[in-house]
Amino acid sequence: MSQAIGSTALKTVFDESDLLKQELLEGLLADDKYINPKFFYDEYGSQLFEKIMRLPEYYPTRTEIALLIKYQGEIASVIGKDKVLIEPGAGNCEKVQYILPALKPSCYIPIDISADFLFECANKLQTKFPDIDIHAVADDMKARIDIPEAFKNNDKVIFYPGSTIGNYKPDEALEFLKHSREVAGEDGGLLIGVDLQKDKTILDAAYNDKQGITALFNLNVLSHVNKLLDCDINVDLFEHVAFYNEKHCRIEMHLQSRTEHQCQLDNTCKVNFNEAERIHTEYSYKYTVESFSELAIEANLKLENYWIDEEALFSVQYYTAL
Ligand code: AVJ
Repeated sequence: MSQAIGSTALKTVFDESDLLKQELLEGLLADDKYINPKFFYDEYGSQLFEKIMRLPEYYPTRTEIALLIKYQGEIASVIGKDKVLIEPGAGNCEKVQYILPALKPSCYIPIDISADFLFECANKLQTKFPDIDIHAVADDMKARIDIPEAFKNNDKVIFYPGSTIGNYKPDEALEFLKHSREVAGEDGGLLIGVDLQKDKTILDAAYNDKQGITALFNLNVLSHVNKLLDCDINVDLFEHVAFYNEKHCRIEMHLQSRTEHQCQLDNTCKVNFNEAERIHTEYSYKYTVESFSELAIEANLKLENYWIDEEALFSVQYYTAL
């Protein structure tokens, strides 16, 4: 049976919400305004992201899934047997299902902050894969992971699909890689999905879809902020802006104010928006296999193997300790 281990979800609900408010206020009162992309994912935001993943212009999800399915045999033989597979931010545990049949790890540990949803998904997965011990952990990614006693001596492999790494600035991505290297240890590994640099028109289209779902997703962050801060930012006064910044190899998403206006954030803070002023909401960094593996070397990780699709849109890369 799948079970909760090391859950701190309940404990953190109260102190966390103050921290989140603080973080939002800091971003909105900064000279260059920003909202962390983690705030996209309230219930409606998560639904919109599900839609984004099925958009014709949004190639990453379907390309990565196709890679995992096509190369699961090769991936499994490079990684090896009897591993403990750990997935930070596992969400609905969908992608792992494409590699479990071939990889057959001894144990799978999905980690996510949405406790109820995670346990529900982990339970379903356990029924589908009765031979793999599934231990869901409700926590954030940086938490120390308690490996069940029975698997303490197995090698650990971290699974980080979805190009979630793209949300991090290079120095933050390096921190994540170092943390992964630490968790994986000398004999472990990291299987990671990394979106690739490509023609700007393909990238711009992927974040400016015709149906306007990405725009809704971006704007919805303001509705989420309104709920969290109990304030009244007028969403209609902002528009979605997304473009590929070739110099920094990243998609940038912003919310641009249509007019000059003010908002009351809480009892004490008011914020002013100039016409065309932007709130930065997301970076999505794009790498080459070379540029990402060079970053990984700084975290003492060496590229063992990688898989890319025929159009070179997306990569799945496997790293082991250097
Ligand atoms: C979830 C961070 C991988 O960067 O492509 C999709 C989020 N933002 N469309 C990405 C996103 C706008 C996505 N990641």
